[in-house]
Amino acid sequence: MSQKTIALLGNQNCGKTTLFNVLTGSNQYVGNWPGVTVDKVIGKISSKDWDVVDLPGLYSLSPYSPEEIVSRNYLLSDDYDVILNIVDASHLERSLSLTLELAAFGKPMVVALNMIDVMEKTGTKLDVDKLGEKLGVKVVDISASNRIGIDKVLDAVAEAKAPVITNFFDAEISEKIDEVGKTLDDANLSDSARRFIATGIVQNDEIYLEEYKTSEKVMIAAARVRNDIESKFNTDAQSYFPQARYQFIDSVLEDSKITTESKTSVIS
Ligand code: GDP
Ligand code: MG
Ligand code: K
Repeated sequence: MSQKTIALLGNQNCGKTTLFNVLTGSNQYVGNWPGVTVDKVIGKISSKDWDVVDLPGLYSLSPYSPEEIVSRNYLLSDDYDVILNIVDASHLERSLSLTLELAAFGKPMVVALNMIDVMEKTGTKLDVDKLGEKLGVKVVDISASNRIGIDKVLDAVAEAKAPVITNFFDAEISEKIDEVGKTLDDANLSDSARRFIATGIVQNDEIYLEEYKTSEKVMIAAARVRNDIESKFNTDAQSYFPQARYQFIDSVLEDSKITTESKTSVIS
């Protein structure tokens, strides 16, 4: 049993705080993130010697609100051992887009597919193991508010592995993004943080352009990737990355959905 810090990440209203409370009970401490008025809530799972950080909701890693920036900065800090990504099973497509962005960090990760009770009411059925296999990340189905699947989450976190698939983009483009990442000056950045920031700069994401005061070297390398994307895919960089993610998600969901027809055909 080893000390771990678990980062709870997901969209707003996916059930992070509900799961956090179930996991940590009254063992919680509220602090402060530096420079912003956003609460830093950390809880302990005493029986495991694990710290859990309940992070503000995040829709994408191109954050706009101070809350989202706190979560994004925490991810870049690398001060955690496991990403526990809570996904709202009733808004799967949108939620999984963040999952793919998180997987790109290459850290041990578990996806907790929450609100499984809501999904079941809509008649959707998923093969959770298959979904995990296709995503390259362990997926467990839970209902935080009904306290269902909590032990599965703990077991999965104990055995969490780095995602098998961390890159959903064209191989040639990815290589060039890594080259942009290598031109970033900050020596403290991990490889995945470099890749991540470079992807933001290539997309002309203002927050990355501002925060990582970019040298001419970086800008030239980024412009080259932008041109490559436009000529290869006939679309701009801002559209290419989300499109590639949604394409991957659609194929993953297609493969993981259990339809009534296929169930019948298995039986007969
Ligand atoms: P957060 O914004 O991610 O921290 O989400 P919350 O934990 O505040 O949960 C948002 C809402 O979803 C609350 O009303 C919860 O009670 C509800 N909720 C959480 N988990 C479940 C679940 O498994 N099933 C259902 N039906 N509701 C849930
Ligand atoms: Mg919350
Ligand atoms: K503060």
